[in-house]
Amino acid sequence: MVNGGARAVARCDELGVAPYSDAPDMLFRAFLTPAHAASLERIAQWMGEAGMHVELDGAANLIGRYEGLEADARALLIGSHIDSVRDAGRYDGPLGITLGIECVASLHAAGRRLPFAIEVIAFGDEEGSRFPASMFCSRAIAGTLDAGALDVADRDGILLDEARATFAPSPPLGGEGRGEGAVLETSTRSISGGFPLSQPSPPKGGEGFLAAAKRAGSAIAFLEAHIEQGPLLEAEGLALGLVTGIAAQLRFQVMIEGRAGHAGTNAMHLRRDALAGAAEAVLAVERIAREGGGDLVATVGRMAVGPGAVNVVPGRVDFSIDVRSGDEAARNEAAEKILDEIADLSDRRGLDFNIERVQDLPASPCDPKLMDLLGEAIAETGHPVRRLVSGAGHDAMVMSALCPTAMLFIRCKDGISHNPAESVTGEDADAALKAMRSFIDKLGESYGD
Ligand code: HGY
Ligand code: MN
Ligand code: MN
Repeated sequence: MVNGGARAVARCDELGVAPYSDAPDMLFRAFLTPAHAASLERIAQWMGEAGMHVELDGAANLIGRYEGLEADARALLIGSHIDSVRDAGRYDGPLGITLGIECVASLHAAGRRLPFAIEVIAFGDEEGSRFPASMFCSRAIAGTLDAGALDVADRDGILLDEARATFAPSPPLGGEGRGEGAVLETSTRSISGGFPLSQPSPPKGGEGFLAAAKRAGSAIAFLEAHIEQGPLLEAEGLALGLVTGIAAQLRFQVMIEGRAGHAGTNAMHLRRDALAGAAEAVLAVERIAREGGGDLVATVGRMAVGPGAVNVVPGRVDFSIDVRSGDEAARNEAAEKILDEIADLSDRRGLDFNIERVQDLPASPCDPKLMDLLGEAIAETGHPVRRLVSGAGHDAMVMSALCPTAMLFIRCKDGISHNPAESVTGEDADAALKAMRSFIDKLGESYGD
């Protein structure tokens, strides 16, 4: 009997190395890249082997569907993201996809059908590591993307539109009982399978994203299994956690501009040093978050210094700010203070600045009824039910606009994530699989109540 949890972890390991990374010396899988395409091809195979019908939607989400007892039944959605941060761990995202596939594989092996369909989704962009803003793919499915949000380009100036229009992975033939020459449906057209997936006229990026929105009512629930990315479960000796909600997130892009100058001849009192100003801003971000207390966190994670020469006083600095809290008012208050401080220090230092709010993700509570079902399912696996808030963002916070959501956390070693040292055991993954399978059965029993 295959240990589904161990196989789910092993498949994340397989996806953790070339050709599933866009960088040779680390795991980095961005949105609409060759590594993304290669990963979808591999995942589509696994979905096909588990008896699913595979399609690529207009937002490049890979969706494997396992039909219910009736055709076109409403679906339980299970999934997570396939993209990663730079120098990532192997499990943040992919584990929620491979565990979803294991849930369906066990039903398929038993020849079981449920009163609802199951769709396993590999969202292509959750981290926002290529384009400004994040969660493009779950927002596309949830129907919460507005067209303007798609007018973005990556750091090489490649528009999201272009990147989507030229992205054509060729997931191999997937789906139950499909012989040679079967077709691989995409949400825009049926195309004969095989490499490369030739899309005579690929959906124009923007239209594809907007067309990916699922019909209201078509999804009964969204379930996401994810590593905790924090130390709590391990500290309490627990394998599983029941997520009660996801913290609110704000993301800003800040530009501070001074005057580049000669490092040798620019007197200190005459300088308008953009990096010294940005450094003061970074310390203000840290201090304000610390003073805010509770679960408030704020981070400057990315910074670019221009012109970036040893002997030039920096004239321009661009950096990100990420502010989060389970308490939206506390998050907003901290953000306000940070922006005010940037304005004050810029004024004092004779700097210009521009602050763009790139993303505002409200706090997202999980559905109480689903939490109760998932709590019972966890208890039935013999594990204590530990409720906790997620400080990390997840696609579930976006999917709650489409349907009720539930999240299952899995212990990860030392709580490390967004780091190649990220680690999870096959045993804990198997406990999660058992809880997910029990949750699905409970959903089936109560379906239509
Ligand atoms: O930023 C986050 O919390 C998630 O990893 N995207
Ligand atoms: Mn994640
Ligand atoms: Mn992440």
